[in-house]
Amino acid sequence: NDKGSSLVFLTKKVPAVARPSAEEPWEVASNISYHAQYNPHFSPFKFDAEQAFYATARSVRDQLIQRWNDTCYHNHKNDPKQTYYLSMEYLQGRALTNAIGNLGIQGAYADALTKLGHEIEEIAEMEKDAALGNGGLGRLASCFLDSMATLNLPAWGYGLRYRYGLFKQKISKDGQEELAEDWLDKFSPWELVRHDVVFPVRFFGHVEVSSTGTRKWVGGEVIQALAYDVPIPGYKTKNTISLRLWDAKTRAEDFNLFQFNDGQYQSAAQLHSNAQQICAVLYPGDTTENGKILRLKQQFFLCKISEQDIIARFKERRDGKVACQWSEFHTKVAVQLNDTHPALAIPELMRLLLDVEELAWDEAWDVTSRTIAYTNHTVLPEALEKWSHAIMWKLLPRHLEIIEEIDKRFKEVVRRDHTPMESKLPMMQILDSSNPEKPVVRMANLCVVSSHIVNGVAQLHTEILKSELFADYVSLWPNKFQNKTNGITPRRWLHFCNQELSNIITKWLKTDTWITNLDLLSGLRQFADNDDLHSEWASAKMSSKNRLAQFVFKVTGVQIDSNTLFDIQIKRIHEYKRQLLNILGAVYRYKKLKEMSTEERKKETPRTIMIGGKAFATYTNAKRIVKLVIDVGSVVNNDPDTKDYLKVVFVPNYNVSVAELLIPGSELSQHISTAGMEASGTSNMKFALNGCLIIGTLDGANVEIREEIGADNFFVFGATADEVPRLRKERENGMFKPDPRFEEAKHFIRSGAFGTYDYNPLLDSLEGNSGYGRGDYFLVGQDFPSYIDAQAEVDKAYKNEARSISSRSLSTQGGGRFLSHCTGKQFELDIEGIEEKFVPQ
Ligand code: T68
Repeated sequence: NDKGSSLVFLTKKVPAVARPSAEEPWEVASNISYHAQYNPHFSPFKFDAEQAFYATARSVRDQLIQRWNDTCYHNHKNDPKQTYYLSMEYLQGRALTNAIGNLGIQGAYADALTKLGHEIEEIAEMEKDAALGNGGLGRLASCFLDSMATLNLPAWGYGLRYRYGLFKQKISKDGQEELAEDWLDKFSPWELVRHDVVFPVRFFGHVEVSSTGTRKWVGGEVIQALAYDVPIPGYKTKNTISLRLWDAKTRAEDFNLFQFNDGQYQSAAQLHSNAQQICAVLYPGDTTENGKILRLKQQFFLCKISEQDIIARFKERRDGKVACQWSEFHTKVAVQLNDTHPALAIPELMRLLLDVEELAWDEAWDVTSRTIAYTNHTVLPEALEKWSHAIMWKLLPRHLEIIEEIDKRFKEVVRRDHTPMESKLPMMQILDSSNPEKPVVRMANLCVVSSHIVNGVAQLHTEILKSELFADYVSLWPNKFQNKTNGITPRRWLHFCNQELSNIITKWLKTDTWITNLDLLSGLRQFADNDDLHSEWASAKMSSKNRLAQFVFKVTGVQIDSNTLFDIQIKRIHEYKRQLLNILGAVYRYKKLKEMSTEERKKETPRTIMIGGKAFATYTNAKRIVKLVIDVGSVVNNDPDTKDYLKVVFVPNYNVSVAELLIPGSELSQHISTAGMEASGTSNMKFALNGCLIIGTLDGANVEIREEIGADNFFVFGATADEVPRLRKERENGMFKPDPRFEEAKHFIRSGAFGTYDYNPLLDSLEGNSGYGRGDYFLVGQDFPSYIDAQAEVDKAYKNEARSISSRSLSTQGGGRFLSHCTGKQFELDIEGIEEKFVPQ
């Protein structure tokens, strides 16, 4: 069953049909009406906004399917090398505005919807976010898909179709509550279920050794994987690639009719229930053994079928004749691992080549290592995946054997060819048996040893990978490690989400080509002193702020004033990202405002601080931080002395479409992680692109953004990455003397100024010299004084209206290097042979 295939082109082709046109509004209106009428999910007698959305999306999908089919056909004929992006996360957000924008059919759709009694903006709002991701890693994957499509690169994204995605965040006075995400409660209008693309996936079982010594994985539980394709259109090009999301299912023969008729309903449908669990949620709790097994199952599920699909395509393009062609595999296939989550792609590709295709080890290893590349997204020790040997042995016995063999051969090579490095083997080897009771498999080590390229996601991060985390490997393979600073798509993050600003830029540059080449923004510099540009710019910012204020009122009930400075921090809630530093700063600001006279307050810069992000369900301190933001907000926002000068809002359920409202309305954004801990950060690029000042540490991509937008637009503070280890040591030795302002802020919270919730454990983590949950590992106390000083600089700059407007506009004028395009281009150059392929019109 490992030889299953997804043959698409060998069977008889569907006869050609007339293609619906999207050029004339009346044609579009008729196509939308057709979908409303024949949509099996809704009554044909109703055409409210929701039904209009689904009908519109289906009508747009018709356009996408044509382009996608043409792209597939073109690639099938030309057989180019393809990039396959394997990721457990994709944060796609909404698709309608993006799709019609990329296809250049906004006008026809807007007119058609008006004819049908709806407004396009209202219809677009009906779409639920596809929230199949957690953070930057997932959004990066989605930005890459957009860019690869736009760059005419032949590419596929592979992921899982989580029914409940990452949780939906509900905020109440008690803090964060997690609810199942309902994006699929109705249906997704974009996906195409591919009943012809089904593969079996085995779990558990054992390894059978034949009389000739060959090894086969047999027995266990077999579940089916079914493909759902989401077409991804490029901007102003025909190229349309696919995000292929896998779902798990069973067949009729897996249902035990005998048991069912015997009243044993649960056991009759046991396999079905096991299958349902696989794609239920992203990052299911993993504190129990069952949770760990489920996560490993998810990872394997993604890797196994994606590779099976890739191999099927490779064979299909050779009419099934693959004998002696494996040496060509890496000239047709590049598999990019989005962090270690899809690392099982390595032993699975080895297994398919060894046990199914019957290649010798060396040949299989050559094919695998030339095909696979790995991106690292974190240096946090707790995020570097390690799998228990015992669990792997139970779930994937053959893969564990293969990993052990890779490890054994790696150690032999080091001992033979790199003898001085032998003493480093305990840290470099893949299997870690330092605790003989609980040996583990280190997935990052597996990825580094097995990939031909390893990349970090910002210059600083790559330097840290090379000098610390992977330093020992660098002496073995100096050319394996590369930097690819992250990028973003300017279509979603400026052109579509901030149309007013986008139009201004196009007007002044007299071209819209900047939408695919951000370097052209530097052309705005010649107008840096032009008052007309500044006033247009200020007016666009004010519209975005007003739109955001309305949204904040709708979701929180808090009235915010668009004449205050909009200060935003949006990202996963994590101690290293230091939302706690932000809120302690807000507490300090509030206390100072309280102590001032009315006259003194009037001289202050009024500010609205918005914080949004999800805290992982089991991450207690992150949830305490959310609760603190909410509690501070309830006091500050209702204090008659200060409410005109300071508001603090927690924006609930932060996701892509919320970001699309927040970022255009921002004037200051916070990227304030402990230096050396944020691999890159990508929202910093989105804010900068929308003309927003940045306050931040010299961490991740901040360093490069500062170079790009100029030090004037970047309020820098805090320890640098190379100072952090020494500062931590000094702290451990009791040498840290906290600033009185830091003590004051903490003391104010402990005094109960923000309610009766026990914040002591959270604040205690910032105190003491060392120990679990103590010792301020993230150096909040260390950086607090310079943070407060930098914020005072921001206040001063904002008061000087002329300067702040010009600097905000200037901050949009660099940024070419942060196009996800740019990184895409580097893929093109670094992974030999991936080339631009124009799909003919
Ligand atoms: C982020 N990583 C980095 N998730 O934090 C961010 N998830 O600096 C970077 O910009 C972004 O990746 C894109 O490169 C994540 O979103 C994880 O690192 C992660 C790790 C383990 C489990 C889940």
